[in-house]
Amino acid sequence: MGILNVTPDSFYDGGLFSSVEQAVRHARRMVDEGAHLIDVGGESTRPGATPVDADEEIRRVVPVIRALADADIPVPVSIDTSKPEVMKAAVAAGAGLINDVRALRVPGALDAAAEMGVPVCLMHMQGQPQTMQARPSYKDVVSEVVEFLRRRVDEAVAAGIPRSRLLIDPGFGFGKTVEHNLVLLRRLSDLRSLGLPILVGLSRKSMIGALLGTPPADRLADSVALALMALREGASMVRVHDIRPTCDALRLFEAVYEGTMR
Ligand code: 7PM
Repeated sequence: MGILNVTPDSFYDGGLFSSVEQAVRHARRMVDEGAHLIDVGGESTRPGATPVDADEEIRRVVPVIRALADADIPVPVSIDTSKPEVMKAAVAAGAGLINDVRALRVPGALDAAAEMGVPVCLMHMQGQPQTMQARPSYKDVVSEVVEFLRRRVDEAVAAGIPRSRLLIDPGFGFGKTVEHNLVLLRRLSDLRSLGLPILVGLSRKSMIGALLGTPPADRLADSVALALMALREGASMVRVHDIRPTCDALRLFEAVYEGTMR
C-alpha cells in the first residue's frame, strides 16, 4: 500500500503532493514501482495536528480520487478517513477501500461503511491524535490491542459488513510508546487469532527516530527493515512511502521463505 498524502502538513512528504496532477504522478510512479493499492489521506493524524472538518477533507481527497479513476490507475484506491461523510464521498468518487485509524468509532461510520459495501481496515488507536502520545498506558498492550480489534470486528459485522471485507491493523505509533511498538511487532502473530489479514504502517515513523536518531527523510533502510520484520511476523500488507526498495526487499524475502511460511 503506497501512501499518498494530500494534507498540507503531513510529517514526511507534507505539501509535496498537494496539487492533483502531482498526486496522480506520484500515484502512477508508486504503481509502476509495485504498489498494489494507493492510500489517499486528507486528514493529518500527526500528534497535535489541528482537526479538519469533513468539507475540507472532501475538498482535499475527492478531486484526487476522481483524477486517479480518470487516469486509469490500475490498482484500487483506499481512503484514509474516519468521517462517514468523507467515506461516502470518496467511495462515490471511486475509492475501493476504507482505511480508518479510528476503526469506525465515529458516529455514523459503521453504517456509512456498511452502506458503501467496500472493504475496511480497522486500526487500533489509544486516545485521540491530539493527545495520544502524552502517556500511552496498557497492562498488556498485545492482548488489549487484540481485544479492541476483536470488538471492533464484531461491531462491524453486526452493522452488516461481512468478515470477508475486513482487515486489522495494530496502529503502530498511535497511543504507543517505543516499547509498546516493539512488543506489538514482536508478537504481531498474536493478531492472527482474529483470522483476518493484517496491515501495518511503520514507514518512517517516529519510533525509528527514537531508536536510531535519524530524521524522517533518512529513515528509508530502517523502514524497509521494519516492513520485512512485520511480514515475517505475519503481516499481509505494509503501508509504505518507498515502494521500489520495499518491493525489492519483499522479492528477496519471498525467495528466501518461498513455501515455508503460514
Ligand atoms: C503524522 C503521524 C503523519 C502519523 C502521519 C502519520 C497508519 C495509517 C497513518 C497506520 C493505517 C503515518 C501516519 N498511519 N493507517 N495512517 N495504519 N492503517 O505515518 O499505521 O503515515 S498516518
